[in-house]
Amino acid sequence: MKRVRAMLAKLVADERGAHIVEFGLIALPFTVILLALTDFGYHIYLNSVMEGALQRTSRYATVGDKSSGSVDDYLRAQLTAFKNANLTITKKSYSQFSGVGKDEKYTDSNNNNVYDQGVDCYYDDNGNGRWDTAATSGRTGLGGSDDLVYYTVTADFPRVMPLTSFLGFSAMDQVTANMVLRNQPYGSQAFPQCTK
Ligand SMILES: [Ca+2]
Ligand SMILES: [Ca+2]
Repeated sequence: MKRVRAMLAKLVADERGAHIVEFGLIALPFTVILLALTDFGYHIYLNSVMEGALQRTSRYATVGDKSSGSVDDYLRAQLTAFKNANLTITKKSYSQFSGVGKDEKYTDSNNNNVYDQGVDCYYDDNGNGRWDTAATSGRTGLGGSDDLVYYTVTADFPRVMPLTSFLGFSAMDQVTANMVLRNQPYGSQAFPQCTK
């Protein structure tokens, strides 16, 4: 019995290998943090690449009369860093800065603070024959002379690090960038009249 007690005491006092156990305890959380930081850094990098690509493309698009298809092709060529990404490009044009992402303007004839069809006259900025809220205002595409073009580019791409397993993150990541630029005044800009 004494011999067993002596062995147990010796075992308890033996600190050899303690560092390996301690390393085992911190290795997993340290690795997860490292993976998350790497993933976040890659996200920031791609966001920066997209911002730069959008600026170059916007300059290309607004000088001269470019077709919507050629602008898309130019932009995709700039985004070579997104090899495995699904790119979505949307362009909406507005005649004035004050209209970007806003409801089409109207004259509130009956002072009830809402647009009333047939009562209030409105400015059909996108020329579709009806009053539009912010969700549908603006014209699809590059618009015309002196118009403002609102670009939105979204890239969905697979994460570079396996954070789905460790942290339950989505297997896909997403970056979005947008910019508003004005077309060159190569012609006369058409402004809508207030109509009912
Ligand atoms: Ca009204
Ligand atoms: Ca409209």
